[in-house]
Amino acid sequence: MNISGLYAIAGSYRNDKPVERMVEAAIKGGASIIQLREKNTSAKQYIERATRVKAITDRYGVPLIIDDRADIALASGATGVHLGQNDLPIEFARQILGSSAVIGISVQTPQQAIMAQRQGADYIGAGPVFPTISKDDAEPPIGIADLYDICHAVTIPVIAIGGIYSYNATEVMGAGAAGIAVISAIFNARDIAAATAELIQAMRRNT
Ligand code: TZP
Ligand code: MG
Repeated sequence: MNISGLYAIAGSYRNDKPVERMVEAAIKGGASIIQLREKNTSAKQYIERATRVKAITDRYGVPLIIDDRADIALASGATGVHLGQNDLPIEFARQILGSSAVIGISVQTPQQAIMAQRQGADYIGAGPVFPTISKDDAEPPIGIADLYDICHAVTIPVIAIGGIYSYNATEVMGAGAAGIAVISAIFNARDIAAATAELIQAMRRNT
């Protein structure tokens, strides 16, 4: 599967915006991958939301990635899972989800990226590139130079994440990223679809 473009990370952190509506708007704006990221949520709630979001992503033929939980990914029929460095190791997620699943992992260094590729990751999430307001336990920002090194250390796609907006998306793509993952830039906007389309324009300016 081609992992590139605008990777939109939706979740129920905005209770003024139902997650299904957020996802549909991002897809209408051109998002090519959706991640459902629920924190402090029971497994019961996570699977319920994943099932509802899967109905939307299926309608538009867009892949759905579940954050952190291979069990929720499997049960919901999602395309794959996104893992952190302290989550289930890739080999075990692969055992659960099988060879056709898409497995991504967050990295902060080229060494972690090389290791992830060796372990069979399908893509890498690299960041935070810039300071972010969306992750309480975020690592320090890696910056554009480290992003460049990560992108050029592996052959699997690198999706850049953290503090990315239309004003810095062009330089992020210039560092060699295959795509950009965002929360705030699109989901804090009043018009999610328009903000998504604007960000995609900014990404393409360089390529
Ligand atoms: N992982 C690293 S930064 C981040 C995650 C989940 C949050 C990205 O959100 P934003 O609002 O686009 O900076
Ligand atoms: Mg995680």
